[in-house]
Amino acid sequence: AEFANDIRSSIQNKDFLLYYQVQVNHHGERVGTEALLRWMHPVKGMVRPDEFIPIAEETGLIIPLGDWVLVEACQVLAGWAAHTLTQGLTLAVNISAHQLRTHDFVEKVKSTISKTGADPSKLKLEITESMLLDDIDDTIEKMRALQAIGVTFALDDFGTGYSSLSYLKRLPLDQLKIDKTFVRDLLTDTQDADIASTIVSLAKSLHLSVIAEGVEQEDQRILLASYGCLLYQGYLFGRPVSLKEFMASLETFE
Ligand code: G
Ligand code: G
Ligand code: G
Ligand code: MN
Ligand code: NA
Repeated sequence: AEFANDIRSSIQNKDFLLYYQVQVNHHGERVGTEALLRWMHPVKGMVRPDEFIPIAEETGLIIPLGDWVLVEACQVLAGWAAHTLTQGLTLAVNISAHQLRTHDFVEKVKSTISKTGADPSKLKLEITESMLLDDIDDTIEKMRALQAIGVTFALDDFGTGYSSLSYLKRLPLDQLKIDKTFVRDLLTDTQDADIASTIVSLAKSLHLSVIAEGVEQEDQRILLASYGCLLYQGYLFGRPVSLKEFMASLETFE
């Protein structure tokens, strides 16, 4: 409960910030970023999302927090359109199940886009497989409404949940994200390698793009590329960093 109160006051005091992690294509060109939430706790210092997102979800604080993330991300995205180095980059935002379930989710995203002037076709919303079990028809309806204005959707942590292939076919998705747990031991665990390869084939069958997360080694990237996965995110290309560091990294990135 104390932690929940901390979250509440930190939302007001703006102690949250977004980090940005680059996403690249097989030419090594930057194609996008994922916004990752960080909490600068007044006493504990930097707290990672794994520690507070579950509490924010239990307490409903994920709604105001998620609202803040969306506004912040869209403001940044709007600003990026003016810079040569960031023009064209997509920005992926993680959406929690509770947010997606709110009745005004679509309206909120739309009004945030119009208020900030962000290009909706550059905004990607990451939803997780586990959310789909809830109310698939409601999810599809909301996704369609946002897709109609150009917003895209990625299915995060793919392979760790229980998506039925028929659901997957019905969802207006743009991208599957191969979960980092399959990428980690890709080079030594043939089962993980087979799963990664299967996800790439599945994405191809469904006409979806596919991105691997957690890519740390060049040999992982090469193996993924041999399967046909041509988009990557991971420490090999860049860690999640503050906006300032991210902008600075663009200047030096070849
Ligand atoms: O960046 P890091 O690896 O610590 O993120 C841990 C987890 O927190 C990831 O699963 C990610 O999806 C989740 N996460 C990061 N930022 C956000 C956010 O803004 N909203 C939600 N709901 N989850 C987030
Ligand atoms: O084929 P293309 O012109 O898209 O490739 C340009 C460069 O991108 C290549 O010289 C290579 O370094 C890299 N690349 C493209 N496709 C692959 C691939 O499938 N595997 C690997 N390892 N690198 C690739
Ligand atoms: O939303 P999602 O759970 O996919 O968030 C991505 C998470 O993966 C973030 O917590 C981020 O810090 C983490 N991450 C990003 N790149 C790497 C990587 O190369 N290796 C590992 N182990 N984690 C990574
Ligand atoms: Mn994610
Ligand atoms: Na993930």
